[in-house]
Amino acid sequence: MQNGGLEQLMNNPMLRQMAENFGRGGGMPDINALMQNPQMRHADIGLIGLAVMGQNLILNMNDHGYTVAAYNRTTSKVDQFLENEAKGTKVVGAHSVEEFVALLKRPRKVIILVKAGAAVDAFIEQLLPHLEKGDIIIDGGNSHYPDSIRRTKELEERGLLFVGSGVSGGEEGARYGPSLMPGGSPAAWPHIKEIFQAIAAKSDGEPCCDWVGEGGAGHYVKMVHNGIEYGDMQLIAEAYSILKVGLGLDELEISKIFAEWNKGVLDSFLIEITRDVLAYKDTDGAPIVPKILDSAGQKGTGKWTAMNALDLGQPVTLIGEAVFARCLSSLREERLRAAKVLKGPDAPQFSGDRDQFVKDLEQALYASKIVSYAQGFMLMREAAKEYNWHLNKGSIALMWRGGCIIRSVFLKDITNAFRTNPDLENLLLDQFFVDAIQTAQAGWRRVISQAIAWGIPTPAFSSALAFYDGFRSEVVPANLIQAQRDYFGAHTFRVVPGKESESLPLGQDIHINWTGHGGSVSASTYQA
Ligand code: NBP
Repeated sequence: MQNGGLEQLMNNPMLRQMAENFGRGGGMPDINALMQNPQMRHADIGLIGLAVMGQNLILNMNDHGYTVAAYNRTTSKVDQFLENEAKGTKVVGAHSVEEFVALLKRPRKVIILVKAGAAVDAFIEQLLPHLEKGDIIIDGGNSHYPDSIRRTKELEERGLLFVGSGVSGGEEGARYGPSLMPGGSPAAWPHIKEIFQAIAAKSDGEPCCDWVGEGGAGHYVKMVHNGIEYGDMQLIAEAYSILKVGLGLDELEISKIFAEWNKGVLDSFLIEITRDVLAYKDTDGAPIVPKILDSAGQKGTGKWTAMNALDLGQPVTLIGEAVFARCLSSLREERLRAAKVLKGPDAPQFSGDRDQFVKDLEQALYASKIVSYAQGFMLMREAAKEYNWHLNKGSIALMWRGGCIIRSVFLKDITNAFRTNPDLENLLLDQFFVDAIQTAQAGWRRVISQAIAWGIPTPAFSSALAFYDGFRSEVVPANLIQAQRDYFGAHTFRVVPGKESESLPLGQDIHINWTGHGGSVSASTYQA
């Protein structure tokens, strides 16, 4: 125990009282002896990582009546935090991992909220010598789910419990109610449920936090959430582009359209902030958005989702297109050169019913969004099979209803769909969404046709519609692809039931000598 830590501990009136009760008469007590006293272990939970997320989550827990112990690699930040943001709260600080752990009630619950990656493993290593069987380590950072699978296994092998929890909502969410998506060791959930559900956002009185599943399920669901966030943002950006380039509206006019949309089926956090962002003016009075460089950044969670979709063979096309659209935006120099050479159609002229077109666009955005969420849930369904997780899909939609970036009224309909039918195979087959897409699709098609005619790129809108048309097709042209594959690579094909013949037997891998001069040996079959 360092002196600084002792002095800081003694600033806590309760601890000072306890120290005096220790009966050492006047002077400072022996802090190491003091730490052996079970009454010293009075913090309900500890948190490591005093950057923006950690500080705000601590204050949120404090507001809900929990005593939180705080620690940070750079220990001066502990003092700064206690002297400023946490002044007057029950938060206690520590200047070493040992001192930090000694402050915690058993079983100890430690949230690590630091930069994802090596820093998380470094803190787990530092904590291990001081923890006991049944103690719980919770990683609340944006960790990649394979790391959470590994950490759950490694810690369970040592008798500890691990939780990898998605935390969404940024600074504001952490402070006043995030969406929390915990997964990992199921035995940890009863110990953290009360505190997690207390601090989480609420939607219709229900906490936006429930147990997600085993191993890396929490961080997996957070990853898919982030992928869906990429998709939602791309769809909104495409709608903005159609309104601006196609209809020739300015940012303030478009902001008003988003304000209207926010009162209907699209009512959501992202539509709401788009309304406000578009209306925001620079000091010269002009809207600020056209002055922002059109190269979108990314931190990788959208890419992880798209890569995982490819790994699991799931057609999560909209998120993929959203990631690629950001990549294309970043090739700005190359785009500027291409723009000088490559021609499109003449500048758009709109002569139709503007109000009807705006209504069509709203429906196009809604229908594309339904497809995107259906794809996200298809991916989670497949991951649950792959990793043997028991995912509660209704709870996942509930967890996203409040506190997080993709929160929306629409998620209530998804929760209802999965609560009514927990075995629902695909969101698109729920009657509510069947009807919603049926209502939307004429306008959806008109908008995409018009955008193509105008030369306005709509990769997310278009891929959503292409997926919808593919998914509802009894027959897709993959028969021709199979024939080509067998022609050039002897990859074999199967016959359509009912169309078998003597030369095309049912249920067998068939190879045809298409040219008459190839062999009859087939290649080993590769299943995508
Ligand atoms: P940062 O991601 O900026 O991380 C800062 C914290 O990490 C500080 O406590 C810092 O300690 C610590 N740290 C670093 Br950096 N490298 C370390 C190392 N090698 N060893 C030990 N500690 C190290 O903080 P944040 O923005 O609050 O985010 C925390 C986590 O939550 C991240 O995983 C983030 O992706 C995730 N998240 C963030 C948001 C958001 O809106 N910001 C939203 C949702 C999730 P130091 O003070 O000593 O440098």
